[in-house]
Amino acid sequence: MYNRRKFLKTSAIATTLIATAKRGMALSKSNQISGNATLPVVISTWDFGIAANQEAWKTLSAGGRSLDAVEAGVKIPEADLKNHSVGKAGFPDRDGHVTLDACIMDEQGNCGAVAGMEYIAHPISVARAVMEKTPHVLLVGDGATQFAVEQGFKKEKLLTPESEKAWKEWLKKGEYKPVINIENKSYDALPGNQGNHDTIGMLAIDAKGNISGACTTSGMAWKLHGRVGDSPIIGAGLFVDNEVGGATSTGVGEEVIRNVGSFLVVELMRQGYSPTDACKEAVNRIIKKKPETAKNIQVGFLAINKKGEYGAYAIQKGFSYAVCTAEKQDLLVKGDSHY
Ligand code: SD4
Repeated sequence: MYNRRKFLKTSAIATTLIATAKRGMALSKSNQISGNATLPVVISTWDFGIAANQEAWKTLSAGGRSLDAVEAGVKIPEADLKNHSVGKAGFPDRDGHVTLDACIMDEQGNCGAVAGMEYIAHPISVARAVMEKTPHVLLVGDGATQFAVEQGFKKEKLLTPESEKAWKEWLKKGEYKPVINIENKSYDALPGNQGNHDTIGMLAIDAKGNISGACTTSGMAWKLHGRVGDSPIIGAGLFVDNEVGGATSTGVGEEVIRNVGSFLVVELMRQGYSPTDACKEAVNRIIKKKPETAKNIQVGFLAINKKGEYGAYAIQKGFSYAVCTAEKQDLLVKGDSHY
């Protein structure tokens, strides 16, 4: 009996030591801090994140809730008709339908999402309504549109003449090929106007230290009708854990879903990885599984931890993100990358 008890005690100590050693290993890798902000803070993907952050900042600087901030922030690119991959004026699928994906998550782990939703210009607000007014997390297609209309959202045509023109141009060849970093190319500069992916993912911590996130997109342009990417999938395109931090993604959603990317980033931060290192590890898993595919696609992760430290990492060069704090409202940072 004595021996058994002694054995159990010894093995418990050994397990603790191994766990501590593993944690120490993780911690020793996590020294790369890209940015460290005083609270409140808001960060978001790509250059258009600057204007979105500025809107979110109005709520945060007034002591408001991070959930309200992220919703208000991402509505800016959703409403921007020059932006062809978020909200109204998003490029359609190959059949000419503009179908929108979005999700939102708050500090209590509540979340809501819509996918493949047509005719409603602000999917992020419908996602919030799903979260707050239904027992569900995700509504898709016609059901999402129907719910939105019942909630008082206006039904409107989302395909603008410019997007329709680009789609008709694309139909001439009908070639489906993601364009790397399309988010940072102007519409006119696109080869055959083939802008076909772009997402805003936003993470905010309010003055009380509470974290929320939002992610919204029209997905890959010229996608198959019915295709849903990572952006409305909780854990893939966005994940928030108020004890740890939040993460969001941009790029080819299929690879993010396959690796449950944003959840992975948050879990790595829980183990002690810095935001940048957690994003890097998530990207490395994608590359390791499909090195050839990874050469020709973009996937980027953006993350923030509870302390307000933030960072990003992408497969390809050219991934930028915007940061807004009391010190600076329009900071644009170049994310690190594998290539
Ligand atoms: C998707 N992840 O639908 C989105 C597109 C995107 O930058 O992020 N583009 O797969």
